[in-house]
Amino acid sequence: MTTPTAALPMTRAEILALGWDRPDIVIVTGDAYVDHPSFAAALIGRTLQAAGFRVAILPQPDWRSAEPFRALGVPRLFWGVSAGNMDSMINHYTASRLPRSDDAYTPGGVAGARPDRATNVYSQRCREAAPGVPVIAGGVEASLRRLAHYDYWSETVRPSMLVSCKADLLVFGMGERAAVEIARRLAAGEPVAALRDIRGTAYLLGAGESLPAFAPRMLADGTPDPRRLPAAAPGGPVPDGPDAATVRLPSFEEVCGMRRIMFSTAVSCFVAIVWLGLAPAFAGQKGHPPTATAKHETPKATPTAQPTSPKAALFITRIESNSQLMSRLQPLLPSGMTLSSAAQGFKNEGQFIAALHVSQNLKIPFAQLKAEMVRPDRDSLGQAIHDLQPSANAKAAVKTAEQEARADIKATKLAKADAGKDKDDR
Ligand code: B12
Repeated sequence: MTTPTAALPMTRAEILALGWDRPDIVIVTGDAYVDHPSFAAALIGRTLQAAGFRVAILPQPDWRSAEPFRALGVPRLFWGVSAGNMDSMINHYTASRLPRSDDAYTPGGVAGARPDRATNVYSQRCREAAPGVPVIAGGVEASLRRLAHYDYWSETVRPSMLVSCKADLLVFGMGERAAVEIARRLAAGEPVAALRDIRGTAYLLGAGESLPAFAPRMLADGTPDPRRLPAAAPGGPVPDGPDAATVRLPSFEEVCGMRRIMFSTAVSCFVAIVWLGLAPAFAGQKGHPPTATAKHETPKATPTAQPTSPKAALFITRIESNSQLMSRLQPLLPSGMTLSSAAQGFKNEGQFIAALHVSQNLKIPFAQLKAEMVRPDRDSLGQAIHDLQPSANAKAAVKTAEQEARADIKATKLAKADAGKDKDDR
């Protein structure tokens, strides 16, 4: 058993002072560590401590390299990763998509202490710092993005965050019980891939794996729990047998297909309508349907929004999960614009990255270039340059920008191969 400490350790010196060689679990969080039950790192950390585990907290690490993630030593059991008490995009941007000037969960209220889509970035850094140590994602950001979802910031339907963060398990909703069970079973020698029966967790099925059959959950009186039974299709047979408790949700591709409903509707009603449409499929889910925007905020109407294809949404996710490529592209983005909102509407990463370079090289505002290229009768990059800057040699500018885009993609692929990690990223 570990003895309760004044606060959970946050430095190597504090860990050594406790007589530990390394922690069992390191919780990485986008918030400052406030040892109070309204902050999840403290709550989950203290619960694990009470269950006998050695827990350290890594609050708001510098995510630009893996080095700060090595500071506390390699955790024996797992990394617990959370963006913090709120979604990192809501933490960073107002409903008008302007950067927030402060952050109530950072010392001094200073903004910018965590990355956009922090769960993705932290998870990748954890894997770099300690390959092979399981990564368990949790918190509001991971919980609400565990399914295919509409992302207000990029105006795209995005796949489950598990695709981009590549966590071994994602704990959704309240995490105390799941975290303790995960810790106990890993400590008992079970591989993380075997932990697939824990309530309140989600994971990605590997290629070739099939859906497990779930037994219906029975109530104390021997009847099946009605909250776990799927609604019968209108006029169809009532589900029976071991699969009766399995609720099959729409796939990412199916959710993308729903954009017909989504984009033909006033954007201000958008979120409610999508989730009402999905409601039957979510029968049995605990809590409220996720919303894409902050509870206390009103989304800005964006009537010109164009739907993004599943393929395009995947290329945005792919770039965001490649931190080396992200750091090459960030300086090319217009100030205050997120990568996903910049990339939305482009056909593929090559076209998008080349447009970023053209904007930089020819000093053409990116928004103007993009507007030419993503409208329904799409211009090619060359045509867009020709229209916006007739004096430029459009052909040469496209050639240079395409070479730069290829170099960005190649260099970051090589960097990843050199590090021997994330081979499955593409
Ligand atoms: C109290 C509260 C506040 C308080 C702050 C206190 C606090 N702790 O945050 C006040 C009033 C100040 C506040 C302000 C705001 N809030 Co508020 N707030 C809440 C509320 C009601 C409870 C938060 C809380 O205390 N949670 C307790 C902690 C322990 O819970 P938790 O973080 O979810 O952690 C659990 C699980 O997620 C999981 N877990 C978490 N991390 C990890 C990690 C691992 C490894 C694992 C395994 C599990 C795990 O286990 C934990 C324990 O069960 C929530 C709604 C809700 N019911 O959650 C909204 C909520 C967090 N707030 C929200 C918003 C939008 C805001 C504001 C931006 C509003 C505004 N426009 O100003 C501001 C932001 C303040 C800022 N940063 O500048 C949204 C965030 C939406 C989102 N998707 O992120 C929420 C979710 C409400 C909503 N449904 O819209 N808020």
